Amino acid sequence: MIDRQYLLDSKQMANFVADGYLRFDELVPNKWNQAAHREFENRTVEGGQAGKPLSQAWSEKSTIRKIFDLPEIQGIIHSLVGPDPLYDHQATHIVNPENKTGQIWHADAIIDTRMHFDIQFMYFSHDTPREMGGTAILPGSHFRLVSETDVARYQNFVGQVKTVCKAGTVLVLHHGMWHCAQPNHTDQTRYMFKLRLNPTVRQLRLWNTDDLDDPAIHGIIGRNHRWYGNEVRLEQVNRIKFWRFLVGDDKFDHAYWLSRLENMPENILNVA
Ligand SMILES: O=C(O)CCC(=O)C(=O)O
Ligand SMILES: [Fe+2]
Repeated sequence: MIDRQYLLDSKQMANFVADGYLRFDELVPNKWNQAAHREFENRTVEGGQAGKPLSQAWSEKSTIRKIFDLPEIQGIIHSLVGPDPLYDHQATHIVNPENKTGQIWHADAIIDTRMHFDIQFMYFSHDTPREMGGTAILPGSHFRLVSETDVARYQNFVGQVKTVCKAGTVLVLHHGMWHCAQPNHTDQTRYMFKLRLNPTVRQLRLWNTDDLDDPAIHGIIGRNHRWYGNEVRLEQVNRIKFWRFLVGDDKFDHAYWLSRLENMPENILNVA
């Protein structure tokens, strides 16, 4: 049973809806960061089987298991994909020392039109300064439905974020987020462990909803990341639809953006 104190709150969920990700700095204790780093270096990380319950993914002695069993991470998982998600895949992403090229911008899957969503964790086991890379992500890109490297022709975006962070930092992303690995200008190998999970329950009010009526949620949903110009209005509509889906309220609106589009009166005026 999940400990309620570790669930996300509604403002965090609204930030996930607007930005497509949440970041938790130095969440994992250093003893696990060091143990995970050793497993990455020695290539001894255990894996799991796609489509099987996450609970069956790793043995009890696996450091990755200990990390994903942390109550804070369990709370994040429960809030976004529910209690018994499926393991999709994992990868230990390596950028070799002095690797001067970055990855091309991409999303990790094919065009995926579901409102239901998978999550992708990115776990950084060691300090990741700017010169070491740190995955670049584009906040607010998760509703732009692209197939894998279809966005590779882009180089830089207004508002892109390079994940410069301390050891133990964890990001959790909507599966649609655009991202890419960065060059590593240091003499150390850069590791980032990624884990994708699929929900097995309807993603409806799975977090701590005590603050669901907080007016700050509207400001968050209306956020402008700027790289999409005037299309911020389209993004606001995407977010309103997503928030409706998450809270089960098909009347929710922000600044009348969606209600206006839904106004299609059928009453015929009787002019007799
Ligand atoms: O290594 C990274 O920072 C990102 C890697 C990645 O996203 C990928 O290969 O799909
Ligand atoms: Fe990727």
